[in-house]
Amino acid sequence: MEKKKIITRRKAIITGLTSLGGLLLASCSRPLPPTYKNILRMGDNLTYVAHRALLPGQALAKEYNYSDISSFPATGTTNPGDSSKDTFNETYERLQKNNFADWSLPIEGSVSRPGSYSLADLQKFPARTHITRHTCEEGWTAIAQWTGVPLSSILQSVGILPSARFINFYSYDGWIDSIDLLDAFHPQTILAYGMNNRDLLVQHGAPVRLRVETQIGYKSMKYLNKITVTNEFVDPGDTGWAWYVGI
Ligand SMILES: Nc1nc2c(c(=O)[nH]1)N[C@H]1C(S)=C(S)[C@@H](COP(=O)(O)O)O[C@H]1N2
Ligand SMILES: [Mo]
Repeated sequence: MEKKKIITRRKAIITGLTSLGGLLLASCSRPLPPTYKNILRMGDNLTYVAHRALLPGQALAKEYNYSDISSFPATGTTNPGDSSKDTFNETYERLQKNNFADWSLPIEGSVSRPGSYSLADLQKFPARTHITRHTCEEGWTAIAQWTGVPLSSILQSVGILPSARFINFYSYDGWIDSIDLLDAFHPQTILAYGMNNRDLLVQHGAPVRLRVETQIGYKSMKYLNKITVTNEFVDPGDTGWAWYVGI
């Protein structure tokens, strides 16, 4: 009896959410998230469509002052060069030993000028610095200053083709994730090589990590090793985490 009630309530909530989603969908011409067929990621539909409908595409995440910078825990993988961990990556270990002098980031796929960018190459582009709040799905937040090259500059440099719809990121610890072009061209989306006026530390994703200030913390991938531009969504597989988590 009790169980039935709960199920009915859950059903009502889901029906409510679904119709709200439908309403938003009807009132909006933007595409659905690429995960829309995946039942476990149904939450994406609502947040994605609501965000895309209600927020101006380039609305900036709040920026803070230098005095707001807080301590910043390192979570998830904290060193892919650590051979005692199952995230160990031999290539990363080698690059790290040489202080990332040999690191470079290939950018391939639906682009007219594929290339690989060393740290020095990335640092030749005009840099962007901002102080923002990072929100982790585990329930903590922290404020830091990030410096890097806007992803938009790199995408312009490689010349993305008209068919491009997603930017996919690959990491030395095996993570794969992607964002759509609205977030990719957002002015605060950067390939960050600096944190709090220092080189990015290994624990925070050295030498270069993504910063996507419009979404939750796990979208800001550390230890970048490749970027691809595609017209089809590269599914990171069943991570148990939503693909779109706008904040
Ligand atoms: N490659 C990679 N990127 C990652 C992670 C990770 O484990 N590996 N963790 C994510 C999560 S859950 C968070 S909260 C932030 C943590 O960044 P930090 O270690 O600099 O605090 O990185 C995100 N990016
Ligand atoms: Mo996180």
